[in-house]
Amino acid sequence: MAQKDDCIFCKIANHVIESDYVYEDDLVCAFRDNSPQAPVHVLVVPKDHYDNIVDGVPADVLAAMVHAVGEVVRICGIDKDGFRVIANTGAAAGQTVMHLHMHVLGGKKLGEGLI
Ligand code: D5M
Repeated sequence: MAQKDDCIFCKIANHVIESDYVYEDDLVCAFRDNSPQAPVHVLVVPKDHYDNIVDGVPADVLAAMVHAVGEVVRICGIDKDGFRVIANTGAAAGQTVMHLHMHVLGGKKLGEGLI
């Protein structure tokens, strides 16, 4: 699996288009959402293209994403107060960018419901 030509998150994750990065390693990067829903709102994305979390994503990539969530919450200072991780999957769940991403949200009291 590699990049997809017309995918904005492929371009950001591979520095074809620059963004406001928080964390990066060989497999993933994390950058600030351009429409933040909380004081801290960061997206963790793989550098290779997968449409969503059930698109045959290798275990090492999934592990790297979860590791990156931990790095992001420490770097952004929300590890102690609580945070939320969301991976909208499919249009019915509100996924608008069809490149796997995890939202990391925190820095305020979050709503108590799941939906
Ligand atoms: O979330 C997609 C998220 O991606 C949404 O919160 C806006 C954000 N987004 C879209 N384009 C950009 C760029 N170029 N930079 C930063 N953030 C971006 P979803 O779960 O698919 O609804």
